[in-house]
Amino acid sequence: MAKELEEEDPIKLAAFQAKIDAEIKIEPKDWMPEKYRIGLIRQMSQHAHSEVIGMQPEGNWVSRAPSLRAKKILMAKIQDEGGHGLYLYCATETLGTSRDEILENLHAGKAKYASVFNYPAPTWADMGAIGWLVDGAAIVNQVSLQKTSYGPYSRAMVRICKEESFHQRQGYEIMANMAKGSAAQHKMAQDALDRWWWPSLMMFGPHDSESAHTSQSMKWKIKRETNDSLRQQFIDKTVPQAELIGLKIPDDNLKLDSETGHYSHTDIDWDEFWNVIKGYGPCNKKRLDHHKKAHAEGQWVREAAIAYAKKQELKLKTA
Ligand code: FAQ
Repeated sequence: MAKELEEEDPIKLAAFQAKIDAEIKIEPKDWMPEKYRIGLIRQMSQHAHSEVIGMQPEGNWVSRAPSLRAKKILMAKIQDEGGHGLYLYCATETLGTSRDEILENLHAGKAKYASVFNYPAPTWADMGAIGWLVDGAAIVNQVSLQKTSYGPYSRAMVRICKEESFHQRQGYEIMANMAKGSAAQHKMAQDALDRWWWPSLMMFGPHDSESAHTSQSMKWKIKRETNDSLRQQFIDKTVPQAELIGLKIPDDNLKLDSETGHYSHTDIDWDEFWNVIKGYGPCNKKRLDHHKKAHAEGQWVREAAIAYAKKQELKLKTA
């Protein structure tokens, strides 16, 4: 259990807050309140799980990509997502947890991953929508996390953002090409946009007023912007992109306020959001079962890698 903040040494706590306020990064060996450590493990491990589980909807399309070029790009993107998961798992381990523990929490349903990956990807246009919208939403969030207060998380984000922007562009390219293709292709692109729009908006989490962690996370600069503010940035940036390629965002209430420069919109179906979070989305079971199976099948690879590393270590010691 995380120590209550009142139980922390007030002098250390004040010095910690002063460091945060002065924009000095917190590094693994620095003193930190237990709640900061636990909160970071929670957010970072869930972020890592999202990257890894997020490989599944796209992985399903590698063998069915419509050209060799499309297949190569998709494979590179999926490989990047796996790499992001690995940076983030390593960064999380600097907080004193282990990879085994992090994965046990995922498999036991204690740790979440982004709700958006619990939706199916039935057509090639879904590859476009995932890149354009899901990566697009992920970037908006991750750009702000580049300035998060925990050093290893912040540095991982800088690298990840560079790759995510390529992902967003490859998705937008697929959508743009399909939107200007045949009537059937245009329809397929519109259908994918219709299905991925709302789950993408849900990626930013509940409204600020309903968000359990935002207030403390903002104080400690784990999060640099709130859920609603990031969601609004994403909407404002994405609506003109849809218009440019002749697709329609599935929300009849979208309206640009010329004074604020922001779009007003219909509220999210929060029942659907919480339902997916609780494990009842269309693909929750499938995604988790697949991860468990792949993890079990990879056991021999982990054992072989550890045995090899031990052998090399012994060689170095006896050399
Ligand atoms: N899905 O109090 P808050 C990607 C949970 S990377 C599932 O607002 P917080 C790359 C939340 O965990 C995408 N759960 O929480 C890619 C908490 O539950 P807990 C992942 C959600 O942490 C692209 C509870 O609800 N990015 O996509 C969601 O302050 C394409 C209360 O919520 C990150 O993880 C949700 N959407 O704010 C890969 C970014 N929203 O933990 C492949 C880092 C909320 O108490 C293909 N994370 N919950 O049990 C964050 O910025 C934050 O953690 C938020 C949530 C904004 C996700």
